[in-house]
Amino acid sequence: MPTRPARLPAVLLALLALLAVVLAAPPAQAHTVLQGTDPAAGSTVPFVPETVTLTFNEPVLAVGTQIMVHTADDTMVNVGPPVLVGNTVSQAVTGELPAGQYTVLYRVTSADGHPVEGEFEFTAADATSYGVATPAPTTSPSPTVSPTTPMTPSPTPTTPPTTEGPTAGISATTLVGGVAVLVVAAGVVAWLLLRRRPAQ
Ligand SMILES: [Cu+2]
Repeated sequence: MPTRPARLPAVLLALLALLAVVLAAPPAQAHTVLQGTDPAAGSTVPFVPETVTLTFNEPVLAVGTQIMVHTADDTMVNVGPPVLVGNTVSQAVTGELPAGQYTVLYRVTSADGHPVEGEFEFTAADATSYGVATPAPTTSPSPTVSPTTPMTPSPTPTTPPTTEGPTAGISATTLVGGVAVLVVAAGVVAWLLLRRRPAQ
């Protein structure tokens, strides 16, 4: 009789132990974990650095890895593919980078093939820019003007058809005038013929 109540806790303990192993084992070897960023999440930097770097606990797979950097007004400033070196993934930025908050959205592929994604923000105290060339305006307009000028001759042949409308109206009046001239001419001929008869 006292053996039965003793058996149940033993079974329960075995089940709990098994459950603990099942629950504890997968998180121990789970997906890649983000360990740090540069600029650091929530930090304020003097200006946006040329690259944003994410450091993970292990190297990630290049396939499916994507990092997007957005300005406060949601302009995407990341350029080129992410660069994977060791446990880090770096993303270059370009263009006008105003002062303000930046949002970095990342999606990497764990060594186990599972995607890991997240986002963090940082703030730039001052504006900066990368890859923006300003002394080009004087040289660039001249090459752009020449391709547009040869294109203008083609639209000009299309302009004559528009004058066809008014010409059609003019030709109608000239036709009426021509008919009138013909009627007058016929009248003159008839008068001349009639005038000739008595003369014969
Ligand atoms: Cu995983």
